[in-house]
Amino acid sequence: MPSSPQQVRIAVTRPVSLALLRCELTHLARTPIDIDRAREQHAAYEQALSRVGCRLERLPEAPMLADSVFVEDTAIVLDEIAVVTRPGAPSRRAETDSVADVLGRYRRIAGIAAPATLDGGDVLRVNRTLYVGLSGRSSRSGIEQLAGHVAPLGYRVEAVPVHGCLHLKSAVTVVGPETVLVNPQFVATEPFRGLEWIEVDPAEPLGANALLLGDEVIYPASKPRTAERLRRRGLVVCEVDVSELERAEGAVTCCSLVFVGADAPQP
Ligand code: CIR
Repeated sequence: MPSSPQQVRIAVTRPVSLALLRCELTHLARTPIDIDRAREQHAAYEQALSRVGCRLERLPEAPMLADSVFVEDTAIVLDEIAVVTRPGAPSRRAETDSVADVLGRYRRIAGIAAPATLDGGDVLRVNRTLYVGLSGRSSRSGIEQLAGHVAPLGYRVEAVPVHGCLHLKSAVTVVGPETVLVNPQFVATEPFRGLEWIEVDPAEPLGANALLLGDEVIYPASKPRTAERLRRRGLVVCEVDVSELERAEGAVTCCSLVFVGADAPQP
């Protein structure tokens, strides 16, 4: 009898595009990006993912798509389904087809239809709740379409207004089973009552974006004060230098789509 393939943690990534110099910027002023350095930092980020046990699924480079390294925004991957988004920035909409092709080997695919928009950076899963940022990138109708796909699967969807930052996950991310890292200046904390929270250091307002993988928190080296706060709460922090990606308004969750899937998926 054939044995079923082993389940592993998979991280979909895509290399830094040369076009990153023309990335979208909303809250940051444009500063020169050193592409070679960005590529080295991205490689070190991928190594950190591998070290914590992820098998990498690297998409080919998309030289014309400036922000394509930020794969998180193109899909929401749950155990039961992958919802491919319709990114809020028109320049990013061509990123989704190639992501859908890869995810289709692991999950049933659903989509978001125009004119609605949704960015994966706005979707924060805590157990069976999806908190979704009502941001400059994700529209109320996008959130409603997402709810239409996932409510029948037992997920609750809650819209959360964000202000002063790009995405919900610029303002709040999960760093433990019941713990979030928050910047309360960017998001109402009300929806997260009931969870434990850690606030970013006031000197590091963009420090709320952390990537929890297993027992480790992958975290930007540019935010040492908040990293210290995480350590003081007993968390294991793996710092990665993503300074060039930060110039493009990215951080650590945005460069991967992490999910559990079969080690030998359908071709
Ligand atoms: C953008 O504005 O779309 C990109 N320059 C940055 C996207 C970062 N995405 C994320 O944090 N999920």
